[in-house]
Amino acid sequence: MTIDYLALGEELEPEEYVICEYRVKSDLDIETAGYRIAEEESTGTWTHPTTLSDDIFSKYGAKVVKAEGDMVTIGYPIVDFSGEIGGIPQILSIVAGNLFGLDSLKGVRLEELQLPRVVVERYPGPQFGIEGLRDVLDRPEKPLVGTIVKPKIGLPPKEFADYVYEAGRGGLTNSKDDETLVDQDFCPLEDRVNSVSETLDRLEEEGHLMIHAHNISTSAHEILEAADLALENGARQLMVDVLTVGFSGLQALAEDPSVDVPLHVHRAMHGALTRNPEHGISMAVISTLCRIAGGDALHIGTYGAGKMHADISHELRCKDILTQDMYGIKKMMPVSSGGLHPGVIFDLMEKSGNDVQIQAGGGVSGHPKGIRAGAKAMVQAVDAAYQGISAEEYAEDHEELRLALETWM
Ligand code: RUB
Repeated sequence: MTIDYLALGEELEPEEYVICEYRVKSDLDIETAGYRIAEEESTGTWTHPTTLSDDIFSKYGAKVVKAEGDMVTIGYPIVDFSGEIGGIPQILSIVAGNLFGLDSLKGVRLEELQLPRVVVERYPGPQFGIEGLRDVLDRPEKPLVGTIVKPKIGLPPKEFADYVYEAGRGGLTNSKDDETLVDQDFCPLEDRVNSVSETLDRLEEEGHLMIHAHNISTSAHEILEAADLALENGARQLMVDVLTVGFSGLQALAEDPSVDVPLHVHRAMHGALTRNPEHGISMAVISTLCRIAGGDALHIGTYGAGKMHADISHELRCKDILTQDMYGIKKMMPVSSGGLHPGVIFDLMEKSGNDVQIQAGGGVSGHPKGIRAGAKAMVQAVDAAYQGISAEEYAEDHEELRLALETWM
């Protein structure tokens, strides 16, 4: 048997391979470029190792099954991912490892990651997902509407909780810590969770259900302890910055039996991986990994409506990945956030549909009449779009929305 990683045209059995699509930029022809990746990431190296037998190659070697234009499709046999330990770090070390540094490739981007059932079943998947979040909030159909407490850092626990109270009185279903706030001296996690929990209880007594995601992003050896601290103090939801913490941190939380609240997943730092169209890892791949790791809601972008760089087709793809069938695991709630305000909600919801958590930080706290009015304006904008009514028309008899549109449009 000759060792050849090219198996162009071969139909791979999806239950037996982890299948990846890569976009490649190289002076090599696309078949050779694909060959280099398959070789590097499975049984090969830059030269032919004398220890590589035909038997090893045939069992563990990756296969390049498609190489067209600037795209290659490579299948890695599932045995390459076997074993009790390894997890998502091991998946990534194979499908997204050394290949990014190969000198023969000027750029390479992992666009899609298709996992077989046997791999997906090793992971917890979402505990709550879209349905669970809707149940917790008793909000069966409309989008969830939230805020991020602003400024990102600086508010002490009492003022922080006052913000949440005002947001709740304005009708928001969700609020959250920002990605940079964890346990700083001016707003320690324990005090913040305590104050916010009291506030959420008070809102509930007043007839309004709301949850707040507390950011517990920290080092691996501390994250379960941080979760316990937050839960002991009444946290109704936890948040992790999945890329700075690592997918394993998210999975550790999802698998811990004491973590019985939804997990909100922020993607801070993703732009370093996802933004370059010729190099990196797509948000679609990150979405797949967050869903299997057990996140309940994930930031996927605003379809061009907000402040962050967007590629609408990629964001739509992420929405599909979070909500399409994946071997029976729960659907994850797509979160749209970043530079949103009531004036852009109609356009956003045309793309997102109703299964979305819409969040505005500045678009609530920057309202000229304050947080409660800002929250009301967001709720009104979502209600309008839900009914297919433009924000301008709805604003004719909704004062807070009218003021928001005057301010930001
Ligand atoms: C929101 C904000 C978030 C973004 C990040 O604040 O800055 O961290 O959601 O972007 P504001 P993404 O509403 O004031 O802009 O959600 O795309 O990861």
